[in-house]
Amino acid sequence: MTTKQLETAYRIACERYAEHGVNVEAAIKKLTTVAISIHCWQGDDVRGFENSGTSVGDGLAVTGNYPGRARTPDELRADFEQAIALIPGTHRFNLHASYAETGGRRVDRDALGAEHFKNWIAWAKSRKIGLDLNPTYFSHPKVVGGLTLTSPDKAIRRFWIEHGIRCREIGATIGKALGKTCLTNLWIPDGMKDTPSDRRAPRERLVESLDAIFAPKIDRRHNLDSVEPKLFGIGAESYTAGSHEFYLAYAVSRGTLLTLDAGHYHPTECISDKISSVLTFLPEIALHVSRGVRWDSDHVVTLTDSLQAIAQEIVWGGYLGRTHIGLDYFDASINRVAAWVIGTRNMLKALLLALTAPIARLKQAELTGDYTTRLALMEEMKTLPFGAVWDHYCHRMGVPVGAAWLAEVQGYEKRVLSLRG
Ligand code: RNT
Ligand code: ZN
Repeated sequence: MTTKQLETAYRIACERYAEHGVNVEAAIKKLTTVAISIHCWQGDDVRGFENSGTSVGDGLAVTGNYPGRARTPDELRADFEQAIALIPGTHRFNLHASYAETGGRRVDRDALGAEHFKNWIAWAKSRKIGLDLNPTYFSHPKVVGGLTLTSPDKAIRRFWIEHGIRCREIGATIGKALGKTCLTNLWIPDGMKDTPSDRRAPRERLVESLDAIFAPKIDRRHNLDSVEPKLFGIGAESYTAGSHEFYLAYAVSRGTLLTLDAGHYHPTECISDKISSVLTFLPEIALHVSRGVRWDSDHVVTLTDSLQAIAQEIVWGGYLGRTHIGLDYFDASINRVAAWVIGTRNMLKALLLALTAPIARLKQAELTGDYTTRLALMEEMKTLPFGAVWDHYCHRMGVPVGAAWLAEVQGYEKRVLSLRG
C-alpha cells in the first residue's frame, strides 16, 4: 500500500467515525500516551539468568521448544529492541528478579541489590523506556513444598520476606534513576494440591509476611507496590493462599495496588467487570493481560472479545491514568519476538478500538433508557473502518503497516535467532 492510499483510506475512515461523533485524531493522541509494560519473560521462557538449569515449575509451565530463546541479558535486550521497533509507541520492560546480572557470581535472592540491575537501568535509560519489577517466588530451592511467604518454617518465610524487601528497594532505585515510577508486583505460588485441613493459618502467615515486606517506607514516586491474586495453579488446584478476596482486602486495607491477571479466575469469569469495582475503592490497579485457553495457560494475547472488554472498561471508565497495563504470557512454541509483537499490537488495537467508540452517544442512550440505540450502535461500531485507522497510526509512528512486521521478524530469526543453536 502506498502512503497516498493509506492517507486516503484514513481520511475516509475519519469521516465515517465523525458521523458517530468520534474524533479519531483525539483518540490517537490519547493512545500515544499509553505505555504498555511488556513482560521480559516471553523472551526466554521464564528462565532468567541464575543458570539454575531448571525450567520454571512452582505453578508455572511453559510449553514448546521453538529455537532461538534468549540465553543472556544481551540477547534478551537485543530481541526486545527488535520487538519494540515493530510496535507503535513508547513502552516499558517488565523484569523479574531472576533476571538480575550478577556477573557469574552466585547471589541469592535475599541478597540482590540495585547493582545487579545496573545494566538494565543503563539500557532502559538509553532507550528512554521505563522498567517494572517482580520479585521471583518460583524456580528456587527455597520454594519448599510449593510454599514461600506462607511456609510454616520461619526461616523460609524470612528468606522470602527479605527477597520482597530487596525487590522494593531495587524498584525504587530503578524508578529514581529512570525518572519513571517502577511497579513492583508480587505474586507467590503458595497453595495446596489437595484439600487443606487449615486454610486459615497460611493466610494469617501471609498477611504477616506481606506486612513485613511492605513495612519499609519507600517513596511512591519511585516505586509502587502491587499484589497479584490467583485462583489456582498447577500443583495448587485445591487451595491458593493469595486468592482474589485475600489480596483485594489486603490492597484496600494496606493501600497497595492490586494486579488483575486475566488468567487467574474461573474460565468464564472476566477481569473486565472487576476493573470498575476495584477502582471504586483503590486509586490505581495493575493488569496482567493474558489469554487463558481452558485454564491459566498464558497464550499470546489476541484481539478477542474479552481483550476488547478490558480495553473498553479502562477507556470508557476514564481509568487510563489509573491502570498500569502489563502483559503476561509465555509461548515457547512460536517465534518469541513475534509473540511480543502480536500481543502488544493487539493490546494497542483493543485500546484504539475503545478510544474510537462512539462512547458519548452510547452513554447518552443508556442514561435515557434507550437500550435499543445502545445495542444498535455497539453493533455498528464493529464494522467501522478501524483497519484504516490502525494502519495509519502504525505508519505515522514509524512502524511497519499491516503484516509487514512479520518479514522483519523472519529476517531477524534468520540472521540472529537461528544461530543460537
Ligand atoms: C503466575 C502469575 C505471574 C507470573 C509471572 C511470571 O500465575 O501470573 O504474574 O506469570 O510473574
Ligand atoms: Zn500474572
